[in-house]
Amino acid sequence: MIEFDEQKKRLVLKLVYYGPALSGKTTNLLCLHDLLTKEGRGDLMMLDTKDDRTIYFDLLPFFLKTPSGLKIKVKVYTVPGQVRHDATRKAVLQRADGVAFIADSQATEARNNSTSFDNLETNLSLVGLNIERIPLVVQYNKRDLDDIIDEANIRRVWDPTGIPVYLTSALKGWGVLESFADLARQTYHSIDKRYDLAGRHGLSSSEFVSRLTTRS
Ligand SMILES: Nc1nc2c(ncn2[C@@H]2O[C@H](COP(=O)(O)OP(=O)(O)O)[C@@H](O)[C@H]2O)c(=O)[nH]1
Ligand SMILES: [Mg+2]
Repeated sequence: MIEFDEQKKRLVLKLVYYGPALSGKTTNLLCLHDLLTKEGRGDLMMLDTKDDRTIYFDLLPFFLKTPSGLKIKVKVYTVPGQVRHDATRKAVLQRADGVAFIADSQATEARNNSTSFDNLETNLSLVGLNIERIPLVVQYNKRDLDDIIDEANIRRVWDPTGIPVYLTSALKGWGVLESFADLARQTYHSIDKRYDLAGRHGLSSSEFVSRLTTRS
């Protein structure tokens, strides 16, 4: 749910990278941080990570201004994936405007992926959001490894849902930007429908996406 303060001309958008423990959510944010131009991009805050495992969350913020003077802040969060941190995951999901689900492509992780996706659906509904309506992309990460789930299997499962799927390696930087751009585009469309940002504030969807995803 978007935070929009028309008087202060301020709008905050929240995107959440969700998924099982160690699927590469933090690495995705690191990759975005490294690939994207500094202009408009804030610093990556990694809170309380221990042994590669996020206990709270990470946050990468972006700052934009529309031609009308509206300030837009895009906050990109990760959640901790471990089962026992469900309360934190729920808190981070509150008022999310879009979600990237980061699955681990390793064949051994299939069950963890599906448990985590079910957990996403449950937690979204607990915070009053609907998985059928929220802007969403799925990333099968770690495509650089051997013993990964076949692309054909992935397509068979996900194509009927209409949710866009990206095959990525956050470690190598493959596909991460494309997935982020898709999520940003979908999210922009959903808020533009409500607030007419293009008409009233002069920021088109393609301009929004290109300002967020300009490479350094
Ligand atoms: N081979 C490979 N390793 C990855 C990839 N993405 C993340 N990792 C590794 O997987 C481990 C967990 O990554 P992290 O981003 O901390 O996972 P998170 O728990 O989802 O935040 C780390 O050792 C990463 O270097 C990837 O695309 N390929
Ligand atoms: Mg993490």
